Amino acid sequence: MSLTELFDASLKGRVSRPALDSMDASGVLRTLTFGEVEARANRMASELSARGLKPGDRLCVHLGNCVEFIDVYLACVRLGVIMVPMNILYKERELRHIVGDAQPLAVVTGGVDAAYPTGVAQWPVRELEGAGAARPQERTEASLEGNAPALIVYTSGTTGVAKGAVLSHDNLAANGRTLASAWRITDADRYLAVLPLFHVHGLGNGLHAWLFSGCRMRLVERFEQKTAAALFTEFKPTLFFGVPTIYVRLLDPAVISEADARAIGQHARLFVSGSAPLPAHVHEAFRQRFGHTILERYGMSEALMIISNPYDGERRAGTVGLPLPGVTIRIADKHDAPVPEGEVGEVQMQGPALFRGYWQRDDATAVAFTHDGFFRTGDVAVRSPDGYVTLRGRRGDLIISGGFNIYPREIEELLLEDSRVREAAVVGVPDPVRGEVPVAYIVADASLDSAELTERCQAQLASFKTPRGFVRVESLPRTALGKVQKHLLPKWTA
Ligand code: MLC
Repeated sequence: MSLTELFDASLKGRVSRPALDSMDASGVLRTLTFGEVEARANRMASELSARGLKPGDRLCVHLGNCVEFIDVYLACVRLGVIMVPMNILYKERELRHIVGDAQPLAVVTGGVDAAYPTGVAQWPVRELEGAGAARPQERTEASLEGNAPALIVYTSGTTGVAKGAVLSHDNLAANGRTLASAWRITDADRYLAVLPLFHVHGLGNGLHAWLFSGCRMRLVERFEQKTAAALFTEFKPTLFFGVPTIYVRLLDPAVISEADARAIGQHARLFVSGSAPLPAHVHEAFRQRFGHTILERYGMSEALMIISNPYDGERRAGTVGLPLPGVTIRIADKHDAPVPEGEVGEVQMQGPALFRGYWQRDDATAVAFTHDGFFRTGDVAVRSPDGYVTLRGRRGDLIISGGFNIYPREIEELLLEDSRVREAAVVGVPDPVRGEVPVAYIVADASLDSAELTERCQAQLASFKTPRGFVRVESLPRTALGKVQKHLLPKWTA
């Protein structure tokens, strides 16, 4: 079944209900009903179709959170066009790779500065809106099977080259329905959406939970500490999805006072955390201050949500909980055989939201799956006798900062492009707010200073990837085979 059919089913009877609150360009808060959301999607679909988009075509979208992002997504879903969301913080170097790989018909932009690879059309979203508004109110839609691709989400691998995880209508439908049911999301909820819509946490979970439940959503451009208190006290959300960095910020008394925290907790029903490990002390501090036990869950772009603490049962701090309904997991050794209970191994899984592969990368897809069809998450975990899963680390090199994934190899490659840098190794170091931040160890000419390297990274990479520090070393510790032993690098001190 296509997502359109599912969205239609949930829309029925809710056409005039408030659906979406957001700030317009002039800073005025406006509310759209589900009927208006639907009408906007229809107009956008008819405009995109008039511009030649057909089922299976890709459309890259480089927008921050805004209502137009939703219009474009719903229009793509309707037309069978595959949307390729791109992180708004990405710079030309990162965008060039995605556009080159996905081969979209065009990139939808906010209409500002970003430089895209030449040869691809840029469609400023305001032009699409303007042209769409002039179109007759009619519905354009393709007849689609559930296995039709809906999204390509780029996620880097240890190679440093981002691969596109292809998610189908069925994958997104399964994930949305599972979450709505597991987390008891209904149309009585008020969901505060602060997470970026270009990643699966905000899009696959947030947006779909909203559409499947028919609840009311307040969409903000991004989470900012200075506006957080006002946002929570005005909108009174019952439902909130965040990354650990956001929960750390909400606990700051300068961001939300104790009285406000108590009042926010009284209106709220559920706080969910994911995309990075939630420290147990944050879990406990939040419970004391807001009176809510955060529900931590675990997922990935390739598989959407995999494991979640229970809504009703014990939400155990430091664990990600139990497999979601329909998901099978095993904790496996390096031969893909289940480890004995209580031992550490890789999380491997199967489930209805699991993708079928990477965009035009059969080689990478083959490596990602075991011979019996389980997906190798690359995350290492242990399972308790009562089934709770605790993540113990990652097999790869991945750094997670503020919930954004960073692949050291990508930064190392950029640094090595400067001929004065002879060797480079990037590692994640602990950070109390962002979880981890990248730090670079380099073997380089004395003439090269860190400011120059920082500037180079800032110009070419998303802000969160710029190393917090550069440490000069005489040589990198390596194995006899030449592999860098990152764990032997000298300890970093800020
Ligand atoms: C940061 N910036 C953003 C932004 N986040 N701009 C637009 N949209 C966003 N979402 C910009 C800031 O404006 C600033 O720009 C620069 O980035 C650095 O900002 P910052 O203030 O240092 O950022 P900070 O406040 O620390 O942001 C923290 C954060 C953000 C937690 C709000 O990192 C964030 O939104 N993280 C969520 C990531 C996420 O959704 N991950 C899910 C991946 S899916 P300037 O110009 O002022 O420097 C996944 C699977 C799963 O992992 O299971 O969920």
